[in-house]
Amino acid sequence: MTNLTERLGAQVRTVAGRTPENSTDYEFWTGLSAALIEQIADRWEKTTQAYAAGRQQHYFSAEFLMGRAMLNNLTNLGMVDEAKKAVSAFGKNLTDVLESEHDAALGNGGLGRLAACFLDSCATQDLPVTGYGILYRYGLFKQSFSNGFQCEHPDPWMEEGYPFVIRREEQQRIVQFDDLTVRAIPYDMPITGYGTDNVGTLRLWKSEPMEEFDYDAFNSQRFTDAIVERERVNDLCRVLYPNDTTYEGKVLRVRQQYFFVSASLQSMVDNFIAHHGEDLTEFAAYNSIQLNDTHPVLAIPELMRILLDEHDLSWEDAWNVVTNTFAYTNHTVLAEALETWEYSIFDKIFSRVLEIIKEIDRRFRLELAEEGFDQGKIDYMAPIQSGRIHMAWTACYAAYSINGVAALHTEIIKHDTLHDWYEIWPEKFNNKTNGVTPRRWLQQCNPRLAKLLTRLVGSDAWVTDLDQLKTIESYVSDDSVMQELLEIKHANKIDFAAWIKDREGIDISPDAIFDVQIKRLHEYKRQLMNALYLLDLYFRIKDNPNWDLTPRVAIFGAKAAPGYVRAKAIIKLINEIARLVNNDDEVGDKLKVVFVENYNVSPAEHIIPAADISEQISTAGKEASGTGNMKFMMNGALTLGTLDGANVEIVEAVGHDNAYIFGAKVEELPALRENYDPRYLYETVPGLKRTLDALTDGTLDDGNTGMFHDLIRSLLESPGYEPADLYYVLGDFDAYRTARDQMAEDYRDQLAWARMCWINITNSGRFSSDRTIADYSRDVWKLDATPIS
Ligand code: 7GP
Repeated sequence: MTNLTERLGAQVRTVAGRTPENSTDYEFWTGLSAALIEQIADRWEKTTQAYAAGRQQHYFSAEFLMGRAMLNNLTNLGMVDEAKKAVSAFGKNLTDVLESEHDAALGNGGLGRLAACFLDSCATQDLPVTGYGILYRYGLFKQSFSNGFQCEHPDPWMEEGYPFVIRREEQQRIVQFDDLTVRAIPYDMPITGYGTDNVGTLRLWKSEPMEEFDYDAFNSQRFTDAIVERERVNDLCRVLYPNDTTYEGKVLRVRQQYFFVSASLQSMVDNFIAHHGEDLTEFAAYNSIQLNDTHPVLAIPELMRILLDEHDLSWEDAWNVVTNTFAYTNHTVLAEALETWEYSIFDKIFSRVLEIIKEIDRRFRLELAEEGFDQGKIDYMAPIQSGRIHMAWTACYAAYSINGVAALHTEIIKHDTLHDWYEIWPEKFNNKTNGVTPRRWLQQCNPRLAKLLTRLVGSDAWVTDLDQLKTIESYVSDDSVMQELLEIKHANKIDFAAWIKDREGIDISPDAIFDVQIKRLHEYKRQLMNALYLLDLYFRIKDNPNWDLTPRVAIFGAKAAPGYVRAKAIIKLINEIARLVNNDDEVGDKLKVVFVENYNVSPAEHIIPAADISEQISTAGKEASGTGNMKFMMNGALTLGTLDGANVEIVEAVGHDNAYIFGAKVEELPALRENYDPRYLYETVPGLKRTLDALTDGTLDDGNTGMFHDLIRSLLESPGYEPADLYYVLGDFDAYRTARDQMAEDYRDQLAWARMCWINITNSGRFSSDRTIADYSRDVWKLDATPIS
């Protein structure tokens, strides 16, 4: 191949139709993407063929929160320096070109980003794994603030073209609904791995009308009918549902789910036949499917349908295949997230699938009755109950493996959420603690730290074997290395301050503590508790203007589901606190509050390397795992957190001396709740009354919406159906304040602080998604690495 500069010049001319010198950054991005695809095309094909012939794993997920692709691909292929040179040969700058890329935000939060990290680890480990999802035309909404209120805008992320997905016209499938027939066209995204020739695949399906246009309708003057039909099909993949716990637009949502699992299964079955013949009873020997929560659970009855109706298997044979094919991951214990669908929806759009679910339900009831279970229990556990279909229950019955995403979470699903299933089938249950890819979340987003780690380890082996960092833990007592670590953090903070200035127009000092909470806005994640701390801190500063406190910058990033009124109130509250604090000269640099608009994968890559404190403050028992906590740790931020989700394992890894843990534990909460009186705390915890009163006494302004009154009510009054302060915000407030104040004090001793950061970085090995994927691969998927060279 000719050199990259020449190829890039040609590609840019092709996409821009003018000389590179006069082309935009975005045209350069497009041209560079095309050059990259050219580079990997042959090995991608080779990998696909190698995987197709052996045992494969299929990751079904309604969400893949991929973020940007270019830097990741360049890094994996070892082409960053070459790309820099090629771009600068035309007077451009690679950073600007990279920044012009849109985020592929085809996910809401943790669950979708986990899927993306997993694909990266599978590719890096040469594992025959393919992801399957939906090519949403609009990803997660874009967020802006108007007078501090969240506004949502569409995100047409690929409208200008997106070279990293390739349309595979010839591999289309037909998906049949009772009232609609659509074509499913696969768009394949190459997934490069680090230091390997293998290139994996993410297959995203797009729905299209059977005929591009109904000419008969058109010709008979029914032009609008023709358009309406077309739009009904396009609607299917139009938008990602912007809610990570509950779902609206039910029929459309169910259609999306069925659409992508049906198309995916069809292509898997066809591949099986092409390689292994017509005897589908062997299907599970070559294929296993991981269900990323319940969104793809319709794959269970759909595979039954394909085996029964299209390949004439007996029920017993088909069920045997199905129960050896599916594994199910649970990602949350929040009751509102356990999907159930009205019977009538299924009846309307795929009655045959419903018939199969009814038969699964009948057999389930029979099986349990024969084993002597009482009727009450059977009714509760059955896939169909009072006119609704329980997706999680169906998954638990059919799957050969059921896992939670952190040790504590798996214990909770075993003994609480899914305990009836655990009692019957304990052997199905296992834990797979989440992880994050160290390529994107350390090597790429924090090049300064990556360089230091490479120098000390003696090679970049840590990039694919993060446990190697343990070997350099002992530099913790080397003051010059600790000094270097501090300088790296400081340089990252300067970069971040410039980024924030550019984006939000606010000045922050890199000498302040950067204290960060970035995640979806949810009451259980308790951004409200963080906000109350800041308000209380503000009053403490006002009380004592000469207070010599370590300057702080509190940084937030969060989207609220558009219909989640209280979450939106919390956003408005934080923005109000920012307005109050940032405009008070008496406060000055002592405290700044920054809410980063439109938080997404790319902003996270700027924020995390600059963070000092990682806020992981969910009510114990509510956060299944968390993955942001791991990214912060890897980048040398200290966890301020509750014993929840994977925080528990982070503390286990670094020791209590190197994390700040506070608040009620899961096992303590039931007893604490018995006599819980938030109003008493409001009256007695120093500072709490004036802080809460500030929400409604005119200090802060909710634009006459009554939102802030509602927040106060949610903390102090019970609406009847749930206790007051369900998430124990006031209960943990004082302990939180003490821990956070202590951190700020401890920050003054910079060397001691650096040592704690170092222990976190060098003990983050087990939170690499490479470890998680190795565990899935060995224990659940039974896969062999399949390197193509
Ligand atoms: C999230 C969990 O809230 C988070 O704790 C976990 O780290 C992440 O999954 C990955 O396992 N859940 C979701 O994002 C979600 O949408 C509803 O859950 C099904």
